[in-house]
Amino acid sequence: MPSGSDHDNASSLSPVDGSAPVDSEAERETVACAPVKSLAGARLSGLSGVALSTAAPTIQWYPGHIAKAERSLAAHLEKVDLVIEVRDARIPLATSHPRLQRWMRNKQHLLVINRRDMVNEAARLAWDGWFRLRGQTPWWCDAKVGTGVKQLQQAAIRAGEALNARRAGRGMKPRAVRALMLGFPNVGKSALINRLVRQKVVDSARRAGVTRSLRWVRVGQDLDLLDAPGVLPPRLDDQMAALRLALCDDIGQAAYDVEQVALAFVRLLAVLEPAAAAGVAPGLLERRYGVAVPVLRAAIVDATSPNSGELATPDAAHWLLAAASRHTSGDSLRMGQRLLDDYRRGLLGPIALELP
Ligand SMILES: Nc1nc2c(ncn2[C@@H]2O[C@H](COP(=O)(O)OP(=O)(O)OP(=O)(O)O)[C@@H](O)[C@H]2O)c(=O)[nH]1
Ligand SMILES: [Mg+2]
Repeated sequence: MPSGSDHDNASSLSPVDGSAPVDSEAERETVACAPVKSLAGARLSGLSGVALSTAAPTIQWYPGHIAKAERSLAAHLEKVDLVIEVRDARIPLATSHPRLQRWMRNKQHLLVINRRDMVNEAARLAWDGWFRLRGQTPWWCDAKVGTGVKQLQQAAIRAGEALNARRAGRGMKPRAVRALMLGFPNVGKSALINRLVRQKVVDSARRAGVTRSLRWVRVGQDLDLLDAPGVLPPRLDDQMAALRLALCDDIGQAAYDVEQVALAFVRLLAVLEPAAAAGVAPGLLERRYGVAVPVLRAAIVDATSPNSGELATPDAAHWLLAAASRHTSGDSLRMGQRLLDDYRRGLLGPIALELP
């Protein structure tokens, strides 16, 4: 496996940028944080801009193993030719890491949007056009069944051919391309590696933080892959993005109040429903759980603004209680957990939480 003897780029991957309250012992499960922006008034990118919530869960997650992994990534990054960045198709923006450019330096880059089965074709096409307009080619994969994986492998090998052409020009022997799988926790990095190797060589499971250390895996003669723990910013300043990460199980459950996140999800579904590409079937929650979502109506009286009228918002708290009394003996925490699990398992259908 790679020895680090012949690399051209020494990249820096410092885990702390000065502003982040990182735990120096890197041991605690979550990191206390400065006050963050409220969800109130947060807008769903590109959608109707409806206010989502006034009950703002504060979501922060930066476990010790990620801080440690980022430090050892710094050393490994020097041995890597290609960064395969993996994002979650349900939230391609929230799973974009702000430090990626800094880590990549002159390395080649492949953008994988994984979990393509978890959004509908309209959402996939909308995002595909959005990325291509910005000069990026997304590789759409479903690591669960292997869709798109062969094409990804070929793209990585093509990157290796370019690398070896440069090496030959310098009188060096050809070698396998070295690629790092980089992305947020639980986006499917390890599952992709298992698919590429066609056997289970690394652990992959349905929760954030499964991969704890870096590990090289050889794929045929042409490609060496480095599986890495999921990374994420030390501080989640954008709480709307943090909510989406929580909904997709891309951050650990210790980081948030499950009931609050479930309530925010009920409200978010109502915001998404009018956008067909999001994939929220009309009356979804009522049809699945047998409980309609009540609507709260409030008059807006503002003589100076054209926005006077009526504000209708879903009464998420009422819905959760009613659904709990029907399905979980009145236990709203368990009901909230069930709702989130059902979404994460795809039982609510393919639902995109972000649209361009
Ligand atoms: N439906 C679906 N499930 C997927 C897909 N890719 C991965 N999964 C599942 O998602 C879960 C998480 O996958 P992992 O490969 O462990 O994710 P990871 O990015 O390595 O996660 P960390 O190691 O925690 O950073 C597993 O249960 C996978 O089977 C996909 O494309 N579609
Ligand atoms: Mg993993």
